[in-house]
Amino acid sequence: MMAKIFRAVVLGPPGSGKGTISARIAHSFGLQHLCSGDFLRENIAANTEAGILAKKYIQKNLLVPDNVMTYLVLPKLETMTKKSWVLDGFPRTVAQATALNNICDLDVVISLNVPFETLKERLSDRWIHPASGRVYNMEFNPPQVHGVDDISGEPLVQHDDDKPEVLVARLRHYKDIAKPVVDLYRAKGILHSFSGTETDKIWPYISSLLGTKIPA
Ligand code: G5P
Repeated sequence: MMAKIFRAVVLGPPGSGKGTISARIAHSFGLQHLCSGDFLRENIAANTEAGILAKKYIQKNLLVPDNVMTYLVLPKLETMTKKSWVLDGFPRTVAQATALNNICDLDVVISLNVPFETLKERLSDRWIHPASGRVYNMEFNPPQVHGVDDISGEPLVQHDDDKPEVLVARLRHYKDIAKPVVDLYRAKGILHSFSGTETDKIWPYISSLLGTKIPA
């Protein structure tokens, strides 16, 4: 008998721990971890047309347009019809959620609620390598050498947009765009929300939920 395919999405604002939680889900339950940010970074590194376009938005801390995102993400998912996966960072808008819904059914959507103040602290500690889009956090995942990208050895920079006053506006903007996506999955009955200030404290609850949903 073929094992059931399991598909999960992790939603949350920038800095909420989507990547960290998704990596743990993938590791603990044997799912493939797919990250929209990684798809973008791969395309930026390869200088594809989509990558060149996306880079302009990411450098300004803006969302990449829906048509670029669906063009990058959906074909990947379509090659994975026989695999179980956890998708991190997509969908971020209702248009993306609708496009995803047209190609597959999700089993679980996890929404991370992390207080504003915590996100502000984490993001203001964030440094990036502009050429690749690699992101570091000086407290939680610092680079091996202070201020320097692990892979290229090039200097890291901090965005003006990660300054506290701009951050507040960015996080509000995220909330406005994400709310209808969260509402949509709540209406479908597959939304599970988790709140907290530390990933390590949220994780056991997510792990026990998935333990009841993912067949051994
Ligand atoms: P990404 O790569 O999806 P963001 O900005 O949404 O990037 P980010 O910063 O990667 O999200 P995350 O995945 O929610 O955050 O969280 P994470 O990486 O696990 O943790 C964030 C930081 O906090 C890390 O440094 C981590 O080590 C630290 N951390 C985690 N837990 C804790 C904790 O408990 N305590 C502490 N102290 N630290 C912790 O997307 C990049 C860009 O691509 C575009 C957008 O422009 C986006 O900004 N993009 C899209 N645009 C449109 N539509 C889409 N679907 C898009 N997807 C990506």
